[in-house]
Amino acid sequence: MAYYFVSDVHAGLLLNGKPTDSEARFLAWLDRVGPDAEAIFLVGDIFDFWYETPRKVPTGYDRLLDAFSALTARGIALHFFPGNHDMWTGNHLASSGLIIHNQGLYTTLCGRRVYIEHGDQQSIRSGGERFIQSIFRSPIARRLAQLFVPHRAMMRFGNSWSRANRAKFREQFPFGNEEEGLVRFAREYMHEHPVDLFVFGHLHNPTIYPLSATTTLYVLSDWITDPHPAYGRLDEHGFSLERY
Ligand SMILES: [Mn+2]
Repeated sequence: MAYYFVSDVHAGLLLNGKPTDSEARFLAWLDRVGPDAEAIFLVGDIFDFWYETPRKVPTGYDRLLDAFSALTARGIALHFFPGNHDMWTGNHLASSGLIIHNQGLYTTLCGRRVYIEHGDQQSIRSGGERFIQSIFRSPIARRLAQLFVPHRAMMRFGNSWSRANRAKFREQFPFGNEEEGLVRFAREYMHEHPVDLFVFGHLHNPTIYPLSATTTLYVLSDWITDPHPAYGRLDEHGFSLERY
């Protein structure tokens, strides 16, 4: 049995008006790893844009949600870390059995001390981004939006924002080594807690970055353009980034 880590599937993304095949490949991957999985960590941006209100949820994700329900029914724990594209979670998503972590998770798995988070809150590139983050990542602001911002308007905004992001950053954020926000965060975190591995998504740029002799920072792939996305697998022999 093993623990699996995957991020940035961006299911539902339209590129040039056409759906990508990332969701279909991700469903096939879930089938592949399911039989061997103790738990699967969904490390953010699984959906290209998820906005759920008490009365409405995005359409078109039935296959994915059914796959999640089927896995949790078999006793596989699914841990969902909201990314900047799918932080607007609610009861509908939770009812597929997902365990939603609105903060980074520090835990021990197979004897390894692991820190898991999507990473957008650590990897902030501008004052504007920080401002938007501080609003959107606040649980109260999110809750208020979900009560008062109409579903259709927010979905329209979210989908066009996501497309603009794709155009602006092409497909990847560069990994800035010691200047990288994820690295700075991890170095600070290590002062307070012993960590063997950090697992992030967000950058769409698979990375293995040693922080010390015993600590490594990993960034997972996205599934938009990479035909063989890198995902994480942890068992008693250790952690590895593997290609699907
Ligand atoms: Mn992403």
